Amino acid sequence: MELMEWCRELPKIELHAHLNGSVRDSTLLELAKVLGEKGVIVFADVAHVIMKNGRSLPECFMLFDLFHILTTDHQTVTRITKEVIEDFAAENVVYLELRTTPKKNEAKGMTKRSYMEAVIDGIKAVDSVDVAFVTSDTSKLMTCSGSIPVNGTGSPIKRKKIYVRLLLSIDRRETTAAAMETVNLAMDLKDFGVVGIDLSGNPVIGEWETFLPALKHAKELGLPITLHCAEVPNKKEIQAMLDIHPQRIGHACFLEDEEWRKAKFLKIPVEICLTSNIRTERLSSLHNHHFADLYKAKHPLSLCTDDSGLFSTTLSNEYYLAASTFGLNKSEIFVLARSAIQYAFVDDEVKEELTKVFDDAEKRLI
Ligand code: 6MZ
Repeated sequence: MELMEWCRELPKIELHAHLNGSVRDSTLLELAKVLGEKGVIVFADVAHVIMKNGRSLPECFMLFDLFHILTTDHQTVTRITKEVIEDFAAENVVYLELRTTPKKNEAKGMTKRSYMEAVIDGIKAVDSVDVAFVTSDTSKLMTCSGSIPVNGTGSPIKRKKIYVRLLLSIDRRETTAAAMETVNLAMDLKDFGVVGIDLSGNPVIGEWETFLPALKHAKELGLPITLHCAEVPNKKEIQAMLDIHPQRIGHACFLEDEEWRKAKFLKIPVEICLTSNIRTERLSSLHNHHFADLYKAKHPLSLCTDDSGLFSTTLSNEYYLAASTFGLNKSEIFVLARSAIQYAFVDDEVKEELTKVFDDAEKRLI
């Protein structure tokens, strides 16, 4: 089997995917058209921006503000959540930890809680694949599935299954009070599949001291934390981030030797986003990416998409890139994909189920 096709077949664990960065271009264009017709935006200008290839990091954050104008009403949030899950499942992602920033929007009658309810409705609305999700009704795993399709001979076709969990993101633009509200909401929604907290947003905005109380609060409540760390050089903040011992960090592009020593000593798993780092010009070439050093050092790693819509990538493609750039063979790639189970913020029962999925796949793929 050709390598790209094999990477698609491979079961995969996605630990770093932003909801609004994972929306299909076709959906964004459709939404932009409607808002264009209503005179809220100028469609031609927006379409040009959506279709542009290659964006600097500051341009990405301008684009997110535009995405949020397009996507932020309850119905659309539900729709994009459903589509994003279907797209990941189509790539054989078997566990998706989807992160999103709960948004307040008075004009739309939206609170952070109602935004999250719309996301949860989107998870429940998926019908083309089976979704293993948690609801408070049962306090255990619930599988949402639509009608069972049959093949030409009338036998049921084996449907894809994806486990979905949520991380609530604190945006670096937010105040301490708003960040606290997100952490408390995450706690309230634990029975609806929320498994942790993320800190993200434009890395040149906001002060560490603003988010620290909310992150400490999350730790006290036992909520795992992942931090966007070192997307830009900022020694003081990077050190402070490592000092709170986050359960994972994302990107980690600008750690210096001293900080790497610490991250390695603490064995903090790193969410690696190859395409994102290249497209946002964090690194000149993939060959200089810290993946190579971390992989050699057997440091805990997981390959992730970050914003699959924005960067026109898929998790299969990220595995293909790692294999082809760093010379990993199929067995090594398989071990790398399976190892990500350990770093998911999910209970051991689900981890065991996922391990079985990989055991089955190993017989077919290796
Ligand atoms: C930092 C990022 C990001 O939350 O509205 N986000 N933050 N670095 C990145 N690397 C490129 N990519 C996405 O999804 C979009 C939001 O996720 C964060 C930003 O805060 C962005 O507004 P949600 O679903």
